[in-house]
Amino acid sequence: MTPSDEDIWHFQHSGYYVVPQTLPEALIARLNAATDRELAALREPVVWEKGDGRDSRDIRRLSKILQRDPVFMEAATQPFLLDALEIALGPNIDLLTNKHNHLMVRPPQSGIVPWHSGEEAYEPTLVTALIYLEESTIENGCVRIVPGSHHRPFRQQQRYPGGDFHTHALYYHALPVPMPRGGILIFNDSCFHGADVNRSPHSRRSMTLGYRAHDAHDVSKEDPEKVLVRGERTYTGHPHPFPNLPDGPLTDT
Ligand SMILES: O=C(O)CCC(=O)C(=O)O
Repeated sequence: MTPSDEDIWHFQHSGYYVVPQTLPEALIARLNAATDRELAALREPVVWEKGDGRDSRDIRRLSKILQRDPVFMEAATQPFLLDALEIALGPNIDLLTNKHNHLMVRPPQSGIVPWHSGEEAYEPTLVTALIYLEESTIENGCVRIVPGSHHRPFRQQQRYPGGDFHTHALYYHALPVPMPRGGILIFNDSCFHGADVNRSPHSRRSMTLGYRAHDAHDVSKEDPEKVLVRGERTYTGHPHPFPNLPDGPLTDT
């Protein structure tokens, strides 16, 4: 479903958008099967939950998820996801392998994700996509987003310590965003967000991916950490020497 003008307005104003379509069930099953294999193998790099436990139930996050199994890239490049990303990033889209690129496993009792903004508000737009392999609810600690916080007109600490998660002002500014299994949430990565404790008896798995416009001036055209997933490698700077036309120089706009 192509995003409507209202969807675009909502994303630009609030900073997030719940994609209406969900992943096909067969793909969700393959994503979970690949995740089970990675967890059973205790394959690094991983981030552990707090504490000394070091078995598969203690894995909080599988890092470098795109390098682990092609099924994760298949999810990251679903056409309906890329259609939604065009809202914010235009037609030429890079998927980053050196930002996010992980799968939050969030086992039972998994601790909070402290309030943070992935990017500064003045930075070029980076869009985060959370792709849900399992349903995300208030009980299992769904992500909470502060709508509109990507518009803040002041510098603010980018990452807060976790200790006062439930008493921090951002807790009262944020909206919980429950998501269905197979759902995709995209948001401007400079929005403040965090996630609560998983108080359910099950894991709450989601992939976290970062996308940027390939057109941006600071993007290196052949950066091995970026995978062009839609469109083309455009150049929007001023070439030097500046080309002349037979009937005079181009206007320098
Ligand atoms: O869903 C979560 O637990 C947190 C997602 C998030 O903020 C991240 O992966 O950076």
